[in-house]
Amino acid sequence: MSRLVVVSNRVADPRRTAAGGLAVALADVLNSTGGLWFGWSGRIVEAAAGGKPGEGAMHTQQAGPVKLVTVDLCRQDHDEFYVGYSNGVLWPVFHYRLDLADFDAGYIAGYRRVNQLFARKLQPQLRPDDIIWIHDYHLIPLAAELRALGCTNRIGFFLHIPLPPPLILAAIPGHDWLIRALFAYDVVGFQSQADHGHFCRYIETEAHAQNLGDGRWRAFNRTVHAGAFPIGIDVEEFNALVQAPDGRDMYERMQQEYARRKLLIGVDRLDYSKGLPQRMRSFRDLLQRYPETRNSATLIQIASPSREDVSAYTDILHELETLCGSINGNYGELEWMPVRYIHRTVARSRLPGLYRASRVALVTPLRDGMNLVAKEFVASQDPQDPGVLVLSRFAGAAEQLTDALLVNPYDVEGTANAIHLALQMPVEERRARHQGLMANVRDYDVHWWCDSFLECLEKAKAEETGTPWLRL
Ligand code: ADQ
Repeated sequence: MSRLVVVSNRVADPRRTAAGGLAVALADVLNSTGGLWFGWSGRIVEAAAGGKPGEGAMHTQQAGPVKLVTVDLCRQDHDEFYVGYSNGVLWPVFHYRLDLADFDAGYIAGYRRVNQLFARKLQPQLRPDDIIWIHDYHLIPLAAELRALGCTNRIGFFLHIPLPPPLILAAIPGHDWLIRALFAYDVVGFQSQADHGHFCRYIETEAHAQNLGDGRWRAFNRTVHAGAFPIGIDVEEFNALVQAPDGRDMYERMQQEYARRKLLIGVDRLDYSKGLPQRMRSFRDLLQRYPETRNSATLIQIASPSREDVSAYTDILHELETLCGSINGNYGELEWMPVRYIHRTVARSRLPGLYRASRVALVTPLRDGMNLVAKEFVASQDPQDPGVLVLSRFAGAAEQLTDALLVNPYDVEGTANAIHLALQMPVEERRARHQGLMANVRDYDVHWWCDSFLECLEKAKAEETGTPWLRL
């Protein structure tokens, strides 16, 4: 197999499994092909220290057989590319939150500048038969910038977040430019059929793309293959973590502490897409309308700090703190607090034990590309006495995990009813549902995701060789 070159905003050492996520997913294939992983170093260079827009020092490090190459960003590039355009425009709009998008025209120049910088730094590192896999919304125009420098390698793109319907996408000034940039790729992958459907509708109606069948589309003088490749988890890794000392210790301590009560768990990044205030309101409604749950159910909500330099994030933090405080104030008793809210990241090694000790998981985002917490919870359960997954129909995972209790998180009362059902569910039904969920989580694990995407990219014929890329 050709060498794999992975590009993502952040780079992790694939030898450290504690890194989780993409690092675990890609470790096998990066290691076996002696791959290269390229991205931002995480370093911001102030102007006073010589940081200049469109420039950045490059660092190279060897992690076993894998080469890690990273680039620094100057303050202005970081603020415009990362905070401004990626997280201030693309993240909210792609999560259907036009009200939170900051369409400041200046940001797009920074977004483009950093993609050009990445292309300039990456291009000399490439070998002719490398396969390039670019990840996520920060780097949509990267393939187009590489093509403009003469790169003819096969390039794939995977979007980890949702793609909204055409009319929402069309609210972004320059949306046509963004989507046209996707045609510089050979394969474009989405998390769900819904997202893939939005892409097809957009390119048919707005770009008049020609449907060549078999997932292939022709527009802008190029052919692209588009499809849904729902990301999964490493089930073996989770099994091992459940049995490891940290996992067992966590499980036993939680079992002891909550022997008389049922534990509900929420694990999220503190982000407005995760529906945390709505979840708290549903839990409050549960306590109010089902008095038997008082003193018998405890919700542990772990919300890891995220992008605290963006004001929408501080707003959500305050709203959540106020809600948790008022629930505990109104319903708490000397020996029982309904909500334990923890504003920290929990070590990955402890999560499986916590999931396994919980009777119910609340995974109720307002919109989510996939949501891996839902799959991690399922994989951590004891099949003889499994917990119940309450899952938002707006998470990408809901397309696959149909044996969960699917809810509409905007419907406070309906979600509270589902939580009540979950708390009371007899063991036979819990087992049957878990069996269905587990089969899906196992069949469509992270290795399936990686293999099926790369297989599609390998197959993508070099139909475009010789066709000049029309500059953006
Ligand atoms: P995220 O929005 O970060 O990722 P998610 O899939 O829920 O969302 O979580 C990714 C990982 O972070 C999981 O392994 C989870 O265990 C961990 N995590 C989350 N909160 C944590 C916490 N408080 N403490 C410790 N660990 C925590 C984006 C998209 C998702 C998509 C993923 C992968 O937004 O929709 O599922 O990428 O493609």
